[in-house]
Amino acid sequence: MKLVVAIVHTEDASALVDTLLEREFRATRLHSSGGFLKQSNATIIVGAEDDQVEAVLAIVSDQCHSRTQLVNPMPPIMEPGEFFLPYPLEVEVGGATVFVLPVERSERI
Ligand code: 2BA
Repeated sequence: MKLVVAIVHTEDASALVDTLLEREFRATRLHSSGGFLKQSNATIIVGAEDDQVEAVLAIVSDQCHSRTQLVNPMPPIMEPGEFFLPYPLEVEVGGATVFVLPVERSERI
């Protein structure tokens, strides 16, 4: 068994979970936020049999889309009389960042 951990955009999370459940996978949505942008994202975890992992990844790939987001860079420490014009920086986020981890044991108690 594997644990698929997918960090996705909040706007894609509901459709992703719905599609996983329609396809009879079990999924949990965790609220998370990115270390770099400090914006909310969603972490979806799915316990799946080894031969089902590719199907889970295909659903993630179908449902999650990349987006560009603007970040305002931190202003540098300024000397008196210096002038800083902040240009927003464009970063591409997602579709999804996915980790597949081995599961040593899984129980529903
Ligand atoms: P954030 O950390 O908020 O990163 C959002 C996007 O900012 C990233 O998109 C990437 O395009 C950019 N970015 C991140 N760190 C950067 C840096 N040091 N310099 C320049 N640009 C940077 P994604 O790579 O698609 O990542 C989306 C979210 O997935 C991340 O949100 C984070 O929550 C998670 N993530 C990505 N890689 C991860 C990893 N190796 N471990 C744990 N979480 C990860």
